[in-house]
Amino acid sequence: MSDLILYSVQGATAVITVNNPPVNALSPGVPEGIGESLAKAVADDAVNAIVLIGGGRTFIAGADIKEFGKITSGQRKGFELLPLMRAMEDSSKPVVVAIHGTAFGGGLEVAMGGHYRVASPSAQVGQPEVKLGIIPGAAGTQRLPRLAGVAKAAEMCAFGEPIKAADALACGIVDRIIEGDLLTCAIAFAQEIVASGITPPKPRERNEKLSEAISFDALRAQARKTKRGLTAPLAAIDAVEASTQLPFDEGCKKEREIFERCLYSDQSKAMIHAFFGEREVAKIPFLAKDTAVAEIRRAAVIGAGTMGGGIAMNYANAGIPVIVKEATQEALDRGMAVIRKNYANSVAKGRFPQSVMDARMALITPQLTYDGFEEADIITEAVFEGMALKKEIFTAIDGIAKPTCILASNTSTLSIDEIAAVTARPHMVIGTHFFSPANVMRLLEIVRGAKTSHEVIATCMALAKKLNKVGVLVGNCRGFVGNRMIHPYIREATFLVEEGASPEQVDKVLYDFGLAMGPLAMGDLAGLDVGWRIRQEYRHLETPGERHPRVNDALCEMGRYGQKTGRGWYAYDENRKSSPDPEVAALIERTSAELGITRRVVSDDEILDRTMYALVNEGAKILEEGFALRSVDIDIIYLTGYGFPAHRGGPMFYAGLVGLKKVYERVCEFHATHGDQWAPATLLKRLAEEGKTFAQWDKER
Ligand code: 3H9
Repeated sequence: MSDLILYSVQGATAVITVNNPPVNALSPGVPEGIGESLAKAVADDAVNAIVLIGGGRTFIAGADIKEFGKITSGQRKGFELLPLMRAMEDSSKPVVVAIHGTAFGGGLEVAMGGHYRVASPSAQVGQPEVKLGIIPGAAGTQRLPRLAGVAKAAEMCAFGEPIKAADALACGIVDRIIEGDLLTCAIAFAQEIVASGITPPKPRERNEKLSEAISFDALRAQARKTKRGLTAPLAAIDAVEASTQLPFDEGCKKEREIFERCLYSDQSKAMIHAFFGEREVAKIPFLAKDTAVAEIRRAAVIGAGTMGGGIAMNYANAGIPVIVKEATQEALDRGMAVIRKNYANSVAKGRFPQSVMDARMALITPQLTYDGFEEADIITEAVFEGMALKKEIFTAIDGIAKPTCILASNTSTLSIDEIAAVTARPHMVIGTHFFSPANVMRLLEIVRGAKTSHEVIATCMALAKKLNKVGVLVGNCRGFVGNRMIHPYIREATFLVEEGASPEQVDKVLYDFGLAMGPLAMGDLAGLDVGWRIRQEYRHLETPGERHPRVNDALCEMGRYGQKTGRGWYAYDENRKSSPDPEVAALIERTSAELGITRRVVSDDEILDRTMYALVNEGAKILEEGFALRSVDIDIIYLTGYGFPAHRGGPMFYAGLVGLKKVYERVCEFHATHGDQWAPATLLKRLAEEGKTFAQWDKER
């Protein structure tokens, strides 16, 4: 037997321990090893009960997700777990599964093959497969309704959220919570069963909860609304419904068919790419493993506006005391009021109790001076986007901060090197670009300047994790990665409007594609004046004769800055509900005429291709210039910071699904029609010619 499974006999109980760190995934050899150990225990006359447990920090966290790609690419056959669970159920000796950490996906499915389950108080169980674009594929949709009831099972399989041990006990997934040592108590539990003489129940035969009344249609409606565009939640509901209509074995067959369909879907490939991508971005190839990471014990933030306030909340949420400095009492009071309101909303929604809010507020010190800045381990500047002001602030804090203090800027476009140059410590200067709202969005772009030290990079990557963010390291180019790419995306969206599309049409195409909102609605949310100011700052860099969007500037000239002024691309009512505005339609028509453009019917396909491929082409240029480490980094930036749908895998992965050859040809068409702004990236051209994807390029480097 391999080392993946350990077998021992304690008294009369056989103990089977899964030993596949870090999360005891069901990698090749694990199910086989459990099966062999089970057979050994059943055959051993000195054994009267069996305990299955996970070694290390968790029970089985699921199937080995790395294997799915091998199955869909034909490198290996699919795996079959059903015989293992059947053997567990059919064992003449009681099988008790002891759960700690997370019994997720295939892990919970294996656990449900046991006659009984006991769990540590902190354990969690769940069927999160839908988050990978698949459904449970080892009878989870058939056994879970039999243990937990149909409604609970349908909800768990459709939405993928885990439940805690106490909830699992209440609904019947778990039979006992163990407060003491899990293994000792699981063995004692198994011996209690033996002593009682009870015939252990087989979960697959426990049909009493299957008649529970539930509206599958209502659940489908909820899934369509809250999981827009995703196929797996609906597929999971179909499979759970089958448990109420078919005998167990037939239900398993149905589940298998649906599972296979999902596994081979583009959605699943994209979501698995996103799962591993989120973990991949934390790995910085050029950082040595022993790079020193400084502890951040105290922080300071300059600016209590939307960004500064949100950043301060992040520090407080992580238990780090933070000073917030503003220039005027009025701005400081306004900023603190917003922070308080945000926390109060969370308390009202039951996310955490008032005591947590009070503790977090107590960690935030509002002030007008630099007092206490000398003790900070990191100072984050989050003021207005203007180079002169940033330089003034960095000069000031360089004179106050201790030598080991990291000086971070939250700039979204300005050069970190130019900012660092005004200090005597450019190696300590870095960009930490939070996304609005900073207390909600998971992305943190960590911008490395030419002189930023490895220790500062490693510390900021670790800090991102501590702040519960996904930190992605990027290079110092204009707009860094996310905003550099958003620029041509918005440009094309605006051009399309000037050429004949309506703002509603453009936004609807991208919303239907799966984005949280279309590009123009996003502009209204972020504030159109932000881009307007940036365009003014960089006007001197524009190539003479090059076409630039006009309508967005014209909107700003009319004071239409977006939601904050109640008017932007759309008109907003007091509840921020948008509606088309005839004034905007007239402005667009007027602008098209002024530009000499004859308005035409623009197809939805053109809208999607021009906006998406603008992102992809710019992303490819960023890669060839080395401002992102890998294409997956770009994908994760878009998935966690720009509302890009997980089931598309990010812009670079999406391009791979379309086929880079097709994307390249379309980019060439746009180049011929619209000019040099569409010059194809060399990398895109090369990969298209070689028949490769960006994901393959990542692996080959
Ligand atoms: C399934 O079970 C289908 C079934 O129905 C059967 C069908 C036949 N496989 O997240 P972490 C790696 S589908 C392979 O940083 P944490 C992860 O990549 C599966 N690898 O730790 C990382 O590697 P690295 C259903 C996995 O403590 C390392 O482990 N299950 C898997 O923050 C540590 O991970 C799920 O969807 C896996 N299943 O969180 C659970 N899981 O160090 C997915 C993790 O090289 N996993 N890795 O970057 C999770 O939700 C979290 O990893 C978990 C631990 C909560 C378990």
